[in-house]
Amino acid sequence: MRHIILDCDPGHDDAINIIIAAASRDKLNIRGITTVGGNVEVEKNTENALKVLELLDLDVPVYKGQSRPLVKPIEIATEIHGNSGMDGPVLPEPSRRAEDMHAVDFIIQTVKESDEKITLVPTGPLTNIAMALIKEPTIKDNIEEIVLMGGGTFGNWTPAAEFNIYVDAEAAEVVFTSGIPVTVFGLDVTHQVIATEDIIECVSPIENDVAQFVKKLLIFFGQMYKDYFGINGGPIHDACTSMYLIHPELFDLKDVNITIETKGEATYGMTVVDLLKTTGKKENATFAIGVNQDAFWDEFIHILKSFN
Ligand SMILES: [Ca+2]
Repeated sequence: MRHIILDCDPGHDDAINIIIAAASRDKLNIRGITTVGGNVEVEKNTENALKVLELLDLDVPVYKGQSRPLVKPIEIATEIHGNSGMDGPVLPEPSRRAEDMHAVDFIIQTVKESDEKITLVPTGPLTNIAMALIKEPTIKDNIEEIVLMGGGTFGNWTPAAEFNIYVDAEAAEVVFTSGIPVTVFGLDVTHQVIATEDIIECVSPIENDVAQFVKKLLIFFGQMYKDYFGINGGPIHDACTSMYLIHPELFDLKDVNITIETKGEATYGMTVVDLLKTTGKKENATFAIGVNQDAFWDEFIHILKSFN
């Protein structure tokens, strides 16, 4: 059993990631969900997380976190996720509210007090995680692993940088230099799990509310990716993190050194991945380079059917 905190900015693919984790309670104990400014403003991301939990009838506390990056102003991604951050499906207003405690304090308290080591699963900008590590550095001894979506050897927000890392590269630098085991699902692998028409056709006949919600997410997200990037469907980036936690055997991973670029004019927010070990720098991350696509999608469909 892994004890996890999902730190997210839902977000179509964040929502799918929550759903995968929620379906895997035999392997994952979700101690809480923390939200961060990213795809849209933190208030909207928090509302979206609460809506997804209500749909799942899942009793997990939600904590609102940082509204903006450590150093620079927030940039959001309404081009990809719409104004709500989760456009496409319409979910009712959630009846539950976020907890009063701040996300950063929840992360610190949970990690500090837990008898079992905690795995942090960030799928948005790394601001909350960095803040927690800065505020209470001793928590790193009780963090088992940080399993994150971000970065890659190419970009989607600039030619060099992926969105999550670009939004708060200074926070990413804190995380990647922390000494905590970091497992990275960047664009190299997430662009291998694109929800094309074929996938949507497999989701479509699954008659439960969760699968129908996911279908609408994938249709909207896919159209945005088609319009914006000319890609034939939406890569369900964040879903790689929970899928890895329940099925690590699906992924090809490589131990590498990753340096976060925080100074470059054209390359700010780049994850400089030393795949060929040219620098001689110590490995500080495990980087996903491949995934068994057929097995991934089989498991994805299996999970959606489990909500019947
Ligand atoms: Ca996200």
